[in-house]
Amino acid sequence: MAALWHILGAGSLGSLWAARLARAGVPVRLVLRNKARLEAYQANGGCLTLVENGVAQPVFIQAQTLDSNEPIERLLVACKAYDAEQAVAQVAARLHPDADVILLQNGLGSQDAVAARIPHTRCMFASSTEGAFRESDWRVVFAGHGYTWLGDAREPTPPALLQDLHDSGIAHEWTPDILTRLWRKLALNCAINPLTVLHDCRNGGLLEHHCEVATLCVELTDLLERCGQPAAARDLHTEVQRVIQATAANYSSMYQDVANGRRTEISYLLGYACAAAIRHQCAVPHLQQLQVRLTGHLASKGLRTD
Ligand code: NAD
Ligand code: KPL
Repeated sequence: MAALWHILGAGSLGSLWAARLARAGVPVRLVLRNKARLEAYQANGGCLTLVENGVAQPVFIQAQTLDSNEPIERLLVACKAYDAEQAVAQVAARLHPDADVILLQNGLGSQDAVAARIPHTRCMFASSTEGAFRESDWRVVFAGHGYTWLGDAREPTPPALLQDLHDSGIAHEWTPDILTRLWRKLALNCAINPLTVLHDCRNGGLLEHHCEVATLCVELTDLLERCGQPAAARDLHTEVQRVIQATAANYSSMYQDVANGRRTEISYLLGYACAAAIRHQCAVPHLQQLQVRLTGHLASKGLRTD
């Protein structure tokens, strides 16, 4: 009998994972915030719709609330970074002693906070380049094929659950260097996303601000090295330029959050980088100035700055 997956956070990525696992025959439960969300899901027929390559497919998945008493063996945490710790705390008592937890959050900081809440449970970190968005409630569009790297900095043995990802066609790779991946992505996000918000432009618009981007990359490279992440620092500026070119027509995720009046994950990206710089006594004046400008901009829009 295959082990059951619980998906905490039935948003864009959580729904994308849940739908692919369920349609491959893996047993899945959605863990919803409260009775009202569960009723709304049931009123929708108890199914998610996955839109892939323009084709919409309904996928029937059982759901429950946080306070169900069903034990959890495999947990995918697919909340935003700022919600992950509290969400996991709400299901901590349900975790089986040998449970595996995957943390799918962007940035850094939330993973350690979650792991500290459940010190006896194996927590794996993930970094994904897949893209998904919710077209409406319970309907998710698989917008960008990519890859998900998973790893456990404390225990390099791959977990058995990878077989379910393989069977579900979830493109993934187990890596012993997940922290390198997460730091590298954080650095890319710090060099690109805030500037797209402040200059009100697509990623390609940063080609007109290449000096500003280059200056940030010098500081980020120094910071990564000081934080013991030399592999994440290697050729960072070249990679940032490559990503800007390759995604020139796109709006960054932070740009989209701000444009839609949503809270950003700033504390887990630029905020995390600036805090790490203080801890390591690493001078990053332009990153700090960027944080001041960005928080000022968010405040002026009535958005949270944490
Ligand atoms: P989302 O906002 O679409 O989904 C998060 C879901 O978590 C929401 O449905 C929310 O209601 C739910 N949630 C929050 N707290 C909860 C709680 N206590 N109990 C139950 N549910 C709760 O977010 P997303 O876009 O799927 O992003 C999730 C993470 O993945 C983020 O860190 C994001 O940066 C990262 N990521 C997203 C994408 C993408 O394309 N969407 C790509 C790469 C990385
Ligand atoms: O990950 C990104 C994002 O928009 O969050 C990219 C495309 C790398 C830009 O930083």
